[in-house]
Amino acid sequence: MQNLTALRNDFPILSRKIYGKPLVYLDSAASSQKPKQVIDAISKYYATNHANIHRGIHTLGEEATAAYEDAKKVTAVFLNSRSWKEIIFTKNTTEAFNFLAYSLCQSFNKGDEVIVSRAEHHSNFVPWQQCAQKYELVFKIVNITAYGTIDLRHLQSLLTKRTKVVSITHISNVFGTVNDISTIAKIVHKNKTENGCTLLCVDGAQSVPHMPVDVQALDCDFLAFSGHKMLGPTGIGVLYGKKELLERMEPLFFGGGMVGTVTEQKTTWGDLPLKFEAGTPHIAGAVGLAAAIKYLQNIGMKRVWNHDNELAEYALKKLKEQKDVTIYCPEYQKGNRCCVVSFTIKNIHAHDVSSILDQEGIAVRAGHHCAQPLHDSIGVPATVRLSAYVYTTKEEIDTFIFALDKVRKVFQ
Ligand code: C6P
Repeated sequence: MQNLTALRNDFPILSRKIYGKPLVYLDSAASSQKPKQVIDAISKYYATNHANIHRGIHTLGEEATAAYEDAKKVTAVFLNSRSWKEIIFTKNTTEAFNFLAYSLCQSFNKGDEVIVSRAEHHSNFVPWQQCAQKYELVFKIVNITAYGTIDLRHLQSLLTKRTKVVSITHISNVFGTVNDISTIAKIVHKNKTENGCTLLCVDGAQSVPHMPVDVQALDCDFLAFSGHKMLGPTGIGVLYGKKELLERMEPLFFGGGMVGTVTEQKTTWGDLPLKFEAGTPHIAGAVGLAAAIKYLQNIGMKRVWNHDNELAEYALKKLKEQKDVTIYCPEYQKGNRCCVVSFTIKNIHAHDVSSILDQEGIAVRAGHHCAQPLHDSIGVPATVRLSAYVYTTKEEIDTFIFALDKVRKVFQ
């Protein structure tokens, strides 16, 4: 990526030292770092515009409302959604999937089916599994291929006229591999049920921050992601849904802000998207998310994705040269991999690798990365994962590779 040095200067935390060594942050899939443009936008909002939204008829209330609604418009344009009314702000991806699972499954009949994949993060697995148990639905799991993507033939074979929902990830948070969502949408939507067709929900937590995502081109029915993985603050996430589907859905949370009228006998709901946002929302979070999106748009999502691909290729090449390293899912389609690479080193536990790397100033994640069914299927309880983002350099990957020798020395 051009001007990487200038871009890195936008991220105050990158000049930090850990144990006296320059920070090498390779844990962006867990949460990204924040540029000063995002930090400043949040602080300016609190210093000059804060009040509650959609309530007070005063200048600050109107300014805060405008900032919140503007954040929805910015998000809608970023996703190429048809309307900002299709954008619901949530706490994170996990909250979005809990909402979706409960809201959809409660309207299904006993024996209806829900499909997820074996590569899901727990936040797109457990809510469906739990709702399936609660509402007596059939919970099916689609296999993944050696390339770390959904097995389309298996998916096809699992679909029946009772399949109400397929919910899958766009990019795996363990392998960095990319599912072809528009092809999956065609397969899923071709499947007819008694009252329409099967719905497709997409976990965009690892894709929206890294690649251009166009919800109309993908033709997914719902898509969820988190602000904190894309340079934005924690506590703000997004659920996109097609307007006609959201209109038919009932709210799960009740209270202020989401109502039309309330009488002693009955309550009506407000318009989209407010009917799904009960209580005072994370206004500063929305402001921060909009600033993060503008920052990414300024770079250009195609450039963000190219940078990711280049780093993935580089990291995989370097790791493949290490004889005692097993990479999980080393094969991929060139130009189509996020820089998320999981591996183990022979005879050294993943947690030990991570804690020795930390002493070298290098942050990676170790464990099952909230994807236990996937780790069960590859036969290891824990892996080490390096994950990069817009500010990551090839030199940092070199530093990480070099530090692996130090890890080995400690355990020899
Ligand atoms: N994955 C990781 O280290 P939340 O926590 O709700 O913001 O995001 C959940 C989530 C959902 N789907 C995918 C594909 C994800 O990667 C994540 C978050 C982090 O891999 C933290 S567990």
